[in-house]
Amino acid sequence: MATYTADDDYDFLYKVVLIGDSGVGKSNLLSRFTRNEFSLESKSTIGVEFATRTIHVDDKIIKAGHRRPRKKIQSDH
Ligand SMILES: Nc1nc2c(ncn2[C@@H]2O[C@H](COP(=O)(O)OP(=O)(O)OP(=O)(O)O)[C@@H](O)[C@H]2O)c(=O)[nH]1
Ligand SMILES: [Mg+2]
Repeated sequence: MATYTADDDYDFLYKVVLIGDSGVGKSNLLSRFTRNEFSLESKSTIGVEFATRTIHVDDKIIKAGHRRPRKKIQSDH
């Protein structure tokens, strides 16, 4: 099986939104899942964080997470 997976090469795409009170561990849950990292001194997130991870289950490629939007909404001026 190929170890490299192109960004858009997947069988299933799950967009996951993680919400909850401040300081409950959302950012660390995300970093543990996507990078296997945990930080005791993580800063409070302002706004929204995006991350993705692609996993293989049986012969299927499953992408989970949410990619940062490519375009920002254009302002009129
Ligand atoms: N002991 C322990 N500490 C954790 C765990 N998960 C997160 N923390 C700690 O809790 C604090 C807050 O974690 P964050 O992941 O930044 O929490 P958050 O939900 O993203 O917070 P906001 O961004 O403010 O909404 C950090 O100091 C983490 O190190 C855990 O499973 N065990
Ligand atoms: Mg956070």
